Amino acid sequence: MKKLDFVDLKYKPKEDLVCLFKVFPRGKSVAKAANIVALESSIGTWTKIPKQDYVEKLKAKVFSIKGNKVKIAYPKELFESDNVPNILSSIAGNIFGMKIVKALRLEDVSFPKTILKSFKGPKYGIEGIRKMMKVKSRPLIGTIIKPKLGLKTEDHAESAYESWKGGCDIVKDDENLASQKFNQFEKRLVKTLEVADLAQSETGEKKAYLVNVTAETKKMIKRAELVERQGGKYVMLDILTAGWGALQTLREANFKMAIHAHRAMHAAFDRNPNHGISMMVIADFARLIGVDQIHIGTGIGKLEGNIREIKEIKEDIEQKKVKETKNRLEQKWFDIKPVLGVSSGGLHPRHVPFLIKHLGKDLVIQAGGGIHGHPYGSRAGAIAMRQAVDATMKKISLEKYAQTHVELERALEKWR
Ligand code: RUB
Ligand code: CA
Repeated sequence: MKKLDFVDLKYKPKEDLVCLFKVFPRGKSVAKAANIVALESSIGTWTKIPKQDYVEKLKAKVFSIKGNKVKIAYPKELFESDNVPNILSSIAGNIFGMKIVKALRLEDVSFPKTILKSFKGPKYGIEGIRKMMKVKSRPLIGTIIKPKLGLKTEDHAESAYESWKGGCDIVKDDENLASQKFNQFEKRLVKTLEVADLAQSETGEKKAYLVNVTAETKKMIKRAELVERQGGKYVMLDILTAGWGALQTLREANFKMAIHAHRAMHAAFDRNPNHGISMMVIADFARLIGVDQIHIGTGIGKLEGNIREIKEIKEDIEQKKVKETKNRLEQKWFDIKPVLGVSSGGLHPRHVPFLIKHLGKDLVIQAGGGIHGHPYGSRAGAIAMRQAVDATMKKISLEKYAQTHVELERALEKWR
C-alpha cells in the first residue's frame, strides 16, 4: 500500500490541538480519506508539492482510526492561538466539501494549553451569574417576549414587566429582533431597563434584560456600549449568525455585562449526525471566547436533540468532563470558567421536573409561548413557571402543587 503521509498511528499528541472526526469516505478507505482531511486542513493540497523540512514538521497527523472515528493532531504552530476564525478555517474549513468524503462530522475538539491560555473565557460563568442575580440554588427562569416580531416597543416592555412581576429572573429579546422599525433598539433598551428597575424594586429580586445586540460588528459594539451606559446586566448575541469574529470582538471589549449566547443557525451545522459540526464543538468555542450562558437544547420541547447529547454538552461546558471516554477526548480548561446552560424551545411548566432531573439546577429554563400563552396572560404564565420550579425544588409533584396554586393548575390544564 502507498504510504499515507499524514497518517501516523504511533504518534502521541502532546501540545497539539486534537480533533475527533467521523469520516465517511467515498469509494476509498477511511484511512485514505482521513489522510486527505489531515493534509487539506494543514499544510497539503491536492497534488504533491515540494516542501521545506520546517514546513513538513507542521503537518497534521491522523493518530487514531477506530471504525469511522478518526483523531487528528494539529501542531499548535499551525494556528494564531487567539483567533477562533483562523482555527476554524483549518479544522472546520474546506474539508467538509471535499469529494473524497461523502460526509464528515467534527465531533469534538481538545485545545492545547497555549490556545486555552490565550482566551479569557467567561467573565461571570455559573457562579458569577448566580451572584449577580442573587439566585443561590434554583434554576433561573427566563422568558422570550412573544410574539417574537412585530410588537411595538411599549407593548414589548409591558410584556417584559409582567413577566418579571410574575417571577421571571430574565427577560430576553428573541433572536431575530434587532432594531426593526416597529421596535428600535435604543428606545426598547431604555424603556425595558426602566421597567426592569421598577420590577426589581417592587419585588426585591434581581431582574435582568437580555437585549439582542446582534448586528454588524461596529453597530454591535455601539449597542453594547449603550447597554453599559444604561446600566444593563446582560447583552445577548446570536453567536453563529453574527460570527465568531464578532463574538470575540464583543468579549474583547470587556464590557461589564454578561453575555448570553443564542445559537440560532446551529442546526445547519449540527443536525445531521454524520455531517457538520457538533453542538459540543460550538459550545466549546463559545466558552473559550467567553460567553456566560448558552442555549444547549431541552431534550423535550419543540426542537431536535436528545437528552443524552444535551447532558454531554452541559457537562462539557461545566467542565465535568475529565475522563477520556470511548469517543470523547480529555479536555483541560485551566482557569476558564464554566458556562451556564440554557434550555429553551417549546417549554412550559410541565417540562420543569424533567429538565431539573436531567440537567440539574445550574440551568436557565426559558419559555416564550409557555409563559405568554397562559390563559390568564404573561404575568400568570411567569407565576406558573416559578411555581413549577418551586414545586420541583421542594420535591412536590406539579399536580399536587397545582391544587393550591391556580396559575400552575391552569397551565397544566392547557399544556398536557
Ligand atoms: C423559544 C425561542 C428560542 C428557541 C431557540 O420560544 O424562541 O429562540 O428556543 O432554540 P418558545 P434553542 O419558548 O416559544 O418555544 O434554545 O434550542 O437554540
Ligand atoms: Ca426564538
